[in-house]
Amino acid sequence: MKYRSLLFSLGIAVALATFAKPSPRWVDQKFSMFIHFGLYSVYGGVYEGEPVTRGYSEQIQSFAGIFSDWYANTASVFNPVQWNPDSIVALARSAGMRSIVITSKHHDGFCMYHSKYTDFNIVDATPYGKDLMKELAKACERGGIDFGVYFSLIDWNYPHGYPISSHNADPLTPQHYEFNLKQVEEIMTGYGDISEIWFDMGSLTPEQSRGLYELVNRLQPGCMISGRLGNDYVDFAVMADNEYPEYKMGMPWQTAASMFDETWGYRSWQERGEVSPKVEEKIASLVKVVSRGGNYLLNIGPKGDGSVVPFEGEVLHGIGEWLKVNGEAIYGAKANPFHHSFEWGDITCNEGSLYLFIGELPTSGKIEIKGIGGTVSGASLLSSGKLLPCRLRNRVLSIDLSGLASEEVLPVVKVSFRNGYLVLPDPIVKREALTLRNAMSLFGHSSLNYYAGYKSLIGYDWAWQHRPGRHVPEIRFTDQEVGRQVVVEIGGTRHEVTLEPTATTRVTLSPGSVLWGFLYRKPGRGVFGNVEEEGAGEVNPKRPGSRWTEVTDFSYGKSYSEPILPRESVVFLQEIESLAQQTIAVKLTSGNAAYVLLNGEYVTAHFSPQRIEKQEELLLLPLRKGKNQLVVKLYNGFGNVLHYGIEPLEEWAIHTLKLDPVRLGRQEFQRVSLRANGIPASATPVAYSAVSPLRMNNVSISFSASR
Ligand code: H79
Repeated sequence: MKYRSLLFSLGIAVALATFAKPSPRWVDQKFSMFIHFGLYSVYGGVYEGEPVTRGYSEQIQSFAGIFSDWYANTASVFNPVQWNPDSIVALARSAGMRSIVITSKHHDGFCMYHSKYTDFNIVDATPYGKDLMKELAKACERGGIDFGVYFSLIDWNYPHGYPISSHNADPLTPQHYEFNLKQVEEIMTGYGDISEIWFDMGSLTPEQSRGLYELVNRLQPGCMISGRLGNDYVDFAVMADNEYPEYKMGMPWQTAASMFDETWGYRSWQERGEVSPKVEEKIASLVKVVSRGGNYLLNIGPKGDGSVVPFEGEVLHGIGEWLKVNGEAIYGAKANPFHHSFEWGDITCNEGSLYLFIGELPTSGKIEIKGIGGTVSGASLLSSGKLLPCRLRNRVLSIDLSGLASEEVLPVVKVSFRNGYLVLPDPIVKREALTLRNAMSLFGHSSLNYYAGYKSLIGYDWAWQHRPGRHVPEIRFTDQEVGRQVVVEIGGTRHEVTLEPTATTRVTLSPGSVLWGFLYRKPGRGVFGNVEEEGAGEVNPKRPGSRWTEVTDFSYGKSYSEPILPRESVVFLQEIESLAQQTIAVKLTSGNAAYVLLNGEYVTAHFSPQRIEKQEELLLLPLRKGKNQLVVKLYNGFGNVLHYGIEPLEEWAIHTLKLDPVRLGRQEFQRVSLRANGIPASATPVAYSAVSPLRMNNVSISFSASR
């Protein structure tokens, strides 16, 4: 429900609205099976008697350089007689999985279903001769679990498409796009209810993403669509393979994971090791994902004969054993309600209880959780029911874990409360204005395609400690936000407003108060958005061995450019020294995608689905006294020139818009939120969806008392 109202409030009716989404059933799947099965499974990662060690085994055609006619001939020996869809469903169920997602077609173009539009499919081209995907869809229905499909947007077998590339992010020719539409239509109409469609790879135009999105929506309004369709046409975000976010997501999402990072498709020579450490690793990942609000899609890669690799079957059984005991903490549970993570492990919750997954027993034998209100009625170990001493005093919950057996895999402690509980927000803002820095930010995962996917900031929430009485809310913003439509919610009252100034003040930079330092650059790692992991916020460019180099032909106020290839990125680091703590304004020039951090903290990130080559924006930068580092990662999706520029402003406008007064009672704090409302004119006809970045980092809200 929460997501649904969020979707409405974002006003994305134009392109994305469907009333069935997000399907609550999908959101509560939590744990599902991914199956990579196709012609590549026959090779099992071996070509001409040699293991192919480069790349994933499902892409062996590409990595071993197999001629397309030779590869296609594999179909004549593809006869998965050991494939038993009912036992696959039984395996998924015993693992505690709620759905199965199978590769209908991978990059090789071979269809695991009976396609009318190509003979390169399991019915027409193999001795097996049956529609394997239909068998699985029916078995899922019999077994009472959901069925979904993976669909590769690229296709190495389609004659009018792009040839094999190193990156798999090729555009779709108009004919290929039509072909995909027809295939998706047959999948959506011939295989019963499809719980999700996992589009993957390619680099589509916004119109193509939209066409496929609308087609699926029309044929199966409840089918959840993966964000890898691109251009922010998305029902659920897909994290990078095997990864999960360390931040609060405001939308449905999923992490897909393989048993071993090296491959998804069957690899006969994979060194698998012991089962139990793998079971523990995957339980830990499942918990990380679910405690952050996502679904975990764990892959198996059956052999060419259709049998399940015994190791993979055993791992799934092992996870299922753990879930039989601890499932209460997973299914129906919600994400960690706190605004931070914990060293000792993870948390999920429901209305009356918290579930603590104890990853690491603290040496003290005790854990303490601050910021909870309520009356605790007890803590017990989910596996045995054993009671654990606990108390809640002064809003600190402490639990004595010294009685926990250390050999149990990820023990779960259930903490129950008498009449629910309250988690105190963090931070609670006292006298200051509400800004991006003291907000509890909500993130999405915006993606242009596989490579240009990043953490997008989609909303600000605040907890504001106020005095009872009447207050006049004042929204402050810059020229950058004039005309934007927003929803500001204060203590449950919605204000839908357009940011038009009722008053304006001009702010001038105190002369000489900022020393503009050198600019350094280094090549970015390919995928846009890893900049925090690259540790750019703490880098010392002068350290020997540093990859940073000084950009000598850069000057402030002038646009700097250099040649760049598509899918390449560059990280710039700008040294700024301020004589005082103060907020300054700059004009930032960037290319078609930018990610901005000030002193290691997220300021803004965005790309241009319209593929604008050079864009300018005004940014307020809250500097601290002393040295500051502005880090801007520029990603080049399209074109061959990279643009960058910083123009310090000596004067800028701060606009104010007063809202109607609000009357507030005696609560401890008030919840305030800021969201976008509607589509910025600049974004049409491109989707502006629930994951598109808010780009309101310059906006702040303050309150003045009124009589
Ligand atoms: O189906 C699985 C992959 O085959 C597919 N997505 C998952 C779910 C996928 N196709 N392409 N990609 C993922 C991205 C390609 C990454 C690559 Fe590499 C970078 C291919 C070559 C360099 C890393 C190193 C992966 C293979 C070798």
